[in-house]
Amino acid sequence: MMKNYSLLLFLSIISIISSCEDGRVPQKQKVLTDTNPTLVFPVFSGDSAYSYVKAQTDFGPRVPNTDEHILAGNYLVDKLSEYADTVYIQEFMARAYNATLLNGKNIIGSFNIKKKKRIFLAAHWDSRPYADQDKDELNHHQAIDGANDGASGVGILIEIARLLQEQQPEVGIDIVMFDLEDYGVPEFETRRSNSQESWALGSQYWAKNPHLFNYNAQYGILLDMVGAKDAQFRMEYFSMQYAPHIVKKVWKIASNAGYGDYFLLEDGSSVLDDHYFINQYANIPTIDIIQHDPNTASGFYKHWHTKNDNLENIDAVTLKAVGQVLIEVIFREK
Ligand code: AHN
Ligand code: ZN
Repeated sequence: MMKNYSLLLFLSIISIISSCEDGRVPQKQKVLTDTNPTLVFPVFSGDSAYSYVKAQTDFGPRVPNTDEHILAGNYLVDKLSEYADTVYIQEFMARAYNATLLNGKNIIGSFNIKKKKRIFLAAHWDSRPYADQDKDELNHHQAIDGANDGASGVGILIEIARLLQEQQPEVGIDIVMFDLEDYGVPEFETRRSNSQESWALGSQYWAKNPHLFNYNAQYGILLDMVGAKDAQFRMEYFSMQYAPHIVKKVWKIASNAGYGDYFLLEDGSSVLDDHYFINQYANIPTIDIIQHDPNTASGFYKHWHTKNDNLENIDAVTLKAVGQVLIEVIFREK
């Protein structure tokens, strides 16, 4: 079977080269420049990921210190326990910008824990207590569903965990679900300076207190707002500062896999997201795959921090694109 395949491939390379007048392989035949064309990857299901996004939003907004938050957290622990080899639950308290003490819970699912070479994949699972970017001011004090802002990335991570239970890459994988990302200073709080540290409290905690003493990974990939229809991911500024080689690797794999319409080879603005603190405090090169939209005032996803960040605006096709790219990235690692 293997030999037949190689022979077939060899013959097709010969026929393509000979069909090209100047002897060069034409641009479109990218597969032939692949060093390992026999690699087969698990198939990521966008519909399955979508069902995990829905399961989260069905709880309602996952705002810290609420019952919905506790129930959603329990659901995520259950899902990771179903698929991962080991699950770590990191409970901690952190003080919000307004002095509220928040109960945080980072949830980590690990595969192949004996492997020294590791990659982590992350997203945040809490949702924002304020729709402070909503055009209706009456909504500013209401919580958001965070279908895209939070749940989309986590949905992709659960689908990856499901696939890893069946087949694992050569590297060890850690799936990290951060809590308390989105409790940052609201726009309407004009009395307070927009303190950068009010965001990403869960990843700040994890970066300073990893779930394992001496935890390290070769690199990390953060997902944030990865589920909107026709989303475009640009090369985010801090990712390019701290881990340009990882950004380039991921974007190249995406383009070769046919997802170049989602992963644009263009520079994006800087986003103060979980990856920033991980790069700063944990020294693990970490990138952020996040939707930039130059046509909106925020520069983000158009329903960012509004009541319209709900399941209706999630597209399984985008989830598939991002999830399949991540699968290829981790299964290509040696
Ligand atoms: C700030 O705009 C300060 N941080 C963006 C990080 C974020 C919020 N991602 C999702 N929600
Ligand atoms: Zn947010």
